[in-house]
Amino acid sequence: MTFRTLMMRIGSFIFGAFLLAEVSSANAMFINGGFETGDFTGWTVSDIGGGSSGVGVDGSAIPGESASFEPAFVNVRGGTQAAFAVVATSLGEFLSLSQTIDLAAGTYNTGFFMGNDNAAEFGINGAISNEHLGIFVDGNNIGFDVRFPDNSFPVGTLPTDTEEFSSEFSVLGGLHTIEFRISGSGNVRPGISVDDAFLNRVADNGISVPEPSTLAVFALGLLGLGMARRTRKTAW
Ligand SMILES: [Ca+2]
Ligand SMILES: [Ca+2]
Repeated sequence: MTFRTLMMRIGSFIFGAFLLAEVSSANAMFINGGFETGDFTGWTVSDIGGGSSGVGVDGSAIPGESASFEPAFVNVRGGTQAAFAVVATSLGEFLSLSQTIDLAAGTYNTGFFMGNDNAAEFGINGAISNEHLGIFVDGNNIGFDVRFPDNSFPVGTLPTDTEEFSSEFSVLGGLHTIEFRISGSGNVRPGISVDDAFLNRVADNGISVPEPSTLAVFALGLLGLGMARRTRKTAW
């Protein structure tokens, strides 16, 4: 291989690795965000203040729920499985789901979908506790954008009968913990379905912090140059 060929190969390798780094950083993902493993694999789970939680298939009864405490069935938004929680805001109960992920610097959009498979309104109007239902990043409540009209939770058995809770946050590169706190309302303990947790990088904020993978590629490139020089010396 000539020195020129070697340099071209190193160059294209660096260029390709740059593209790879850009793609991977733009697709930060939760492990098992859709609960399709049938359990909480990837998640750190805590039933705070009581309550209970698990993962079930669409339409399956939520254990411990009775018909009077609605909703009593798992409503799946994507795939065949969804998580459920049996919690009541007024009792201080909530389900905590979190993952710690190595994020590139930038702004992210994250959230989850809540569902109700029972033909009765699951109102959370006026009963939302910011400590018990929300999105937390590194322990800080970043609020959420609830996209349903009139602040009343929709009903129905379809995947579309779920509502998105989401919010944006900006971080420097490194390990960050994203936590979803999930709860209901009132004095009863409604079962809530949770599915399709998501995490998307939406902007890099112009923060030009080299990513570890990029630095590693540069190091490899320099190593390649050094080897090329040495090869030339040996050959000549
Ligand atoms: Ca699912
Ligand atoms: Ca359903």
